[in-house]
Amino acid sequence: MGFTKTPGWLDWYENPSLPSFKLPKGAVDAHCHVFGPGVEFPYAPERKYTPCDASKKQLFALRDHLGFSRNVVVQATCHGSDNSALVDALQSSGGQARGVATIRRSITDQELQHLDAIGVRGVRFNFVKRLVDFTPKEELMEIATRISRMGWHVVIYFEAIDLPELWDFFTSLPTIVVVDHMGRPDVSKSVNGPEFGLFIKLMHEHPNIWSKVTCPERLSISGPKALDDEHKAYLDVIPFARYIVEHFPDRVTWGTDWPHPNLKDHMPDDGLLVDWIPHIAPTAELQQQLLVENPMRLYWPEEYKK
Ligand code: 0GY
Repeated sequence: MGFTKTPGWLDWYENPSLPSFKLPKGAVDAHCHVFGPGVEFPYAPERKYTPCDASKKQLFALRDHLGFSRNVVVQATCHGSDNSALVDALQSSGGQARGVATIRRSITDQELQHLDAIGVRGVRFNFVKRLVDFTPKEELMEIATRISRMGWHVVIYFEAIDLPELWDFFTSLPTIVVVDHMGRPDVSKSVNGPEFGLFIKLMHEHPNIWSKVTCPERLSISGPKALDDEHKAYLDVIPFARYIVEHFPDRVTWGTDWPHPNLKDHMPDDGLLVDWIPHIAPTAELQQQLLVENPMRLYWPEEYKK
């Protein structure tokens, strides 16, 4: 079956630069997706967008080009709760990829065990209204309780403005909770202001809550052009990500977000994204925690030794 991309869809950057920043050995790209290919893994009927295809082969080629060792593949909403493309990517990765799935309460224990055996270690709950239809919290809590017994965690995606309303639900989840893209702060507001302050409070008060310090390309208003003498792209996102990395160094992860769904203005050069890392994690120790130790502890705990 052929699929027509959403009008105006931006395809991923074909020839990313080689980053100048050398990733530490064993670095994990802890947030990326596979899309289809649609002929093999059809997009979900309930999807809110139809992307370009972005296959496991292309993802693994990017991993090698940028210097990552492993991937955490996150189920994207265009595939709904059909995790077949994700499962296929994990099975083809030679153990170098683990995953975060989307599931419904109808999933059987046997199916959950199968996902676990393949390398799924978390489920994603999405609250971004342009991406998904509403799921009752009571269903999500039931899922969270089941997966927490398997040692899995919950990944949550929401907009900063919705945090007050979602606070009680998030803080009652019975396992590790990983927030996508720092809870999507509005970076035109102050890093010391009440909106980001609430997110910081969430992390301060709840040691089971982690954050991905990801997606400057999605959050930035200043954009990829360097606005300062040190050639820093996405300058306006740096204070937000750096604050989180420096205050919660053992609860942060980083990923490319390749193939960058739903961007409207520009498609980032993934090499440039890697070069952004030392601006938010300025020491070798912070980089090691962000890129190796933390994601290994979460996704490959059996291999994590410290
Ligand atoms: C991201 C961000 C987005 C999309 C999805 O699953 C998805 O469709 O995550 C978005 O549009 O903000 O993390 O890839």
